[in-house]
Amino acid sequence: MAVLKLVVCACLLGLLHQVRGTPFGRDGNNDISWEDLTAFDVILAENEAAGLDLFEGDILDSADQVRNAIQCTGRMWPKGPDGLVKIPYNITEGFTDEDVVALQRAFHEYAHKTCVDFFPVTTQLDAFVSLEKSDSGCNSKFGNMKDGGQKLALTDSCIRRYGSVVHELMHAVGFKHEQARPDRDSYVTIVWGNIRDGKENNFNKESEPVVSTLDLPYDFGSVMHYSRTAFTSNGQDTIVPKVPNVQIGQRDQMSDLDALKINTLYGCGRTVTGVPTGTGVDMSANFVQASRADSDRTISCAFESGWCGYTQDTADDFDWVLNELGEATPSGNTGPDHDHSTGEKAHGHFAFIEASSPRQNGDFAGLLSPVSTARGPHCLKFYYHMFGAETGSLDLLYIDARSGGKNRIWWKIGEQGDFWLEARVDIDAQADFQVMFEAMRGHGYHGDIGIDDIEMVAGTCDSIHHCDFDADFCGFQQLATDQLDWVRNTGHTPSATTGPDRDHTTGSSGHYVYVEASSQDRSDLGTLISPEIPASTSGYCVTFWYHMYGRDTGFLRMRTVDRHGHDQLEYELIGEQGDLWKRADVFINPATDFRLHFQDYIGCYAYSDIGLDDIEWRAGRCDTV
Ligand SMILES: *[C@@H]1O[C@H](CO)[C@@H](O)[C@H](O)[C@H]1NC(C)=O
Ligand SMILES: [Ca+2]
Ligand SMILES: [Ca+2]
Ligand SMILES: [Zn+2]
Repeated sequence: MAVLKLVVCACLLGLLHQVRGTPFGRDGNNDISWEDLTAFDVILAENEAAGLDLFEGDILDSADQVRNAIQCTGRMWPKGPDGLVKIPYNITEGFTDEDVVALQRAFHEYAHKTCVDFFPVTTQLDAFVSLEKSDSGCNSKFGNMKDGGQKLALTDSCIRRYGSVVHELMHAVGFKHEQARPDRDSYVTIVWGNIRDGKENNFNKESEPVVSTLDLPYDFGSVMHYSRTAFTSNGQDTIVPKVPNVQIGQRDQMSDLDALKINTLYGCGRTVTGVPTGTGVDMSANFVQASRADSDRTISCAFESGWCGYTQDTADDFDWVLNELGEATPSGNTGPDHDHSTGEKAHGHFAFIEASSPRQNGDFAGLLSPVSTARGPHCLKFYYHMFGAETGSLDLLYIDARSGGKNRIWWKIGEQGDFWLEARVDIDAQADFQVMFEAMRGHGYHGDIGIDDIEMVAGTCDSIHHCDFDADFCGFQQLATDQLDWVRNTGHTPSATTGPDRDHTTGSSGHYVYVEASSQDRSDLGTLISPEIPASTSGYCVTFWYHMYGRDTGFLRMRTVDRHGHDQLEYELIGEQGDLWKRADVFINPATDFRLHFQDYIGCYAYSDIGLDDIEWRAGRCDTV
């Protein structure tokens, strides 16, 4: 007969709907029965019957939005204190009792084989899976969309082909289809000539540099694998395994490798490979990283956890204070309104003088550092904020610890503008010493003065290379051969709910760099290259501030690359890190002259702007004193 072996889109569908509930019989050469249909066969048939044209057949995002990552860390679900990955669900109306049993069985399978804990919602949450009984299609969103109840639709047939339920849930957990892996061409042949016109994009594969395979073997038996005839135009196979006689696709359950994939992605019982130690996914978005400069015995202090051993001078008129979290200094039109370290109001602390009554013109407040035993050339850096029409002055005094003799080594008088400014002062100590920040109140209450991020490092100030991007790229260049460019920006990025909203250096009108994630067409990498840096026998400390906020945030990587192409990954951070600037200190020790490559790999969606600012490098370890 003229009927093709199997035309999934048409005849399979007809059969599926005609003979629901009973295995359908043989049809000439057609030896595929209901029993043989894989999870994906049923899903695709249902979606095509419903006239749905979804990304890769069943994902409720446009191709543009999903991007090419199997796992978008920004779309991961949070772990509970018990170490289990918590995915709340709601079974909405329309499911029969029998359906609910099938759903429960799927949840049970996840609980049994993986660390994913599906549990029923009891209150309205920011993120949960809303299970909907559908008569038009089986589909799911990809990962945690954080958009209230995210739809996961299932028809009668998909529920009956139990693997389809497991499949759609696994999209929600954060996985795409197995044959989209970057290495799939080593395992399967895509027969492009058998794919229906216009459906070829369903066979795109992921591209590097995604940690997409999780270092696990290719899994022909994955419940996430397309079937042999997916999107066929003529009944012939569209996917042919390179291994003879292997079954592809799955009907009944998640495979062992599927379970391992989930546990690996979420770091349950196995660590994600390819991520250097100590730089893994930080899922605690609200975590404020206390600057590593904070320590009780040094001059360096970011005021994130108190005074770091700084004390009030006893011979002065009033005291320095720490800001209340989330508050500007109490008076308007004066003082900093946010922390310098984090760039945010709601995170971080700085020290300031409050100029309001009862303070008088000419009152002094001194803040005394711990005693430093450092010797030789050092650079003392700090940020100060002097905003207000009646601002007095800020002096930095060097005090000989033994004699008490004082030297004024730096000072500023009067208003400097509503932003944080950096000061650098060379100190060449021959004996123990302290420094004192001495602020004088001006002739009115518009005179709050703030200080933050005090840091003292070995070497002269000139030996520290710094780029704040405020005036230009300071010799940093774009890699020409990748898809995206870093741009300088001031204020917030164009997209809401992602990216920095201000420069890190000044907290105000300066510039930072970032890669705009919106409207990129599957292109994914932007590399910013430093000027060449000579090799140093003592290595280098590289410090930079990053801002990784947005639910789909991808990777930030720093590599060292030399002229011979020797390329070393030095630092990697994955996923959302909170709506604040954070600091990274990375010690590197390349043997030859090198350049730093900062790479932004965009996440799976537009909400993934990554900002970078205040890149600094200096010879030596990342110690502060
Ligand atoms: C869960 O579904 C029920 C039934 O459709 C609905 O009434 C309820 O509001 C849903 N709960 C949430 C948190 O959305
Ligand atoms: Ca601070
Ligand atoms: Ca800047
Ligand atoms: Zn799917």
